Amino acid sequence: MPDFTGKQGLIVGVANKRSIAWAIAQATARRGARLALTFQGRFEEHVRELSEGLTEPPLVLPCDVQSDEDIAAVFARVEQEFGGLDFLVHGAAFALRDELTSPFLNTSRAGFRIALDVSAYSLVALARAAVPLMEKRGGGSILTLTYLGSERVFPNYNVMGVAKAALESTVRYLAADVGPRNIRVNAISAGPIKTLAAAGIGGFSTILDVYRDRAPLRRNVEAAEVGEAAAFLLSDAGRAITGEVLMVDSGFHISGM
Ligand code: NAD
Ligand code: IMJ
Repeated sequence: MPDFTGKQGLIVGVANKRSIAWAIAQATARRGARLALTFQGRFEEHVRELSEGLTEPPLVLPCDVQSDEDIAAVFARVEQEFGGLDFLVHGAAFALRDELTSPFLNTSRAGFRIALDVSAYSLVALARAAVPLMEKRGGGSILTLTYLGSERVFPNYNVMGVAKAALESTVRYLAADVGPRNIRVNAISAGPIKTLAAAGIGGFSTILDVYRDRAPLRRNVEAAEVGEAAAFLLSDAGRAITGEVLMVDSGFHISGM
């Protein structure tokens, strides 16, 4: 069991209790981590309410990852309150609904830019701000969340698939840059989970059924299981792993048919 006693982390991407980022917050806080959580505007109440359930109250800060000013303000506060940072979790993703409902061929320039900005570039921006705080601690671990739609075509995933491909490549380029400073960068590629980011996606229940039927473990994954895998990669137990995309999907990705 990885231990986070004395470790300090920043988690971006909690919207509500179903968020994968929340499962990661719980998995690390339960093991002793001191946390800062950021929320996107409309989720403030949810995130503050959830925070009260953690043993040590986290620092809760607003952050729109499309805003350089927001990112700067978050890291200024984290530096002030924590002094340094041991880990960063990136769980933000967004595409315009239109891009997830109309054919990929119709992807707009604006829709492409927004999806890539929120879902991929934001990892670069957050990592750049985190590095100086991690150097103060002699190293650190950065983790993002991705999906198999980066490599395979899933109905309606569309520009998000392109964004996740960019995100996974970003993980590798960042890992090469910051590795010499003992900072690791990895991704977890999770199987489908019914979160807000899955709500209202046509046919999501069918996707869950297909995974359950075809995955070697014959079941879907739970957010808590992604939380545990994340805790491993964020902890010293993962200290020789960087630039990696760890599949946490009941083995679905190995199936030929
Ligand atoms: P979620 O809706 O709980 O989390 C998505 C988060 O992105 C929300 O907290 C939202 O506030 C945040 N976000 C969107 N735009 C933002 C912005 N401009 N600034 C700041 N935050 C912003 O859903 P989730 O399923 O927990 O998603 C978390 C991550 O996991 C995403 O990267 C998603 O692609 C990935 N993922 C999800 C699944 C799944 O099936 N649910 C599977 C694999 C990977
Ligand atoms: C999302 C859309 C289409 C197919 C999908 C998904 N599959 C899975 C997801 C098969 C697993 C969930 N996922 C992995 C995501 O990354 C979702 C990202 C997302 C979801 C929404 C819905 C609401 C909205 N914009 C979004 N942007 C990104 O308006």
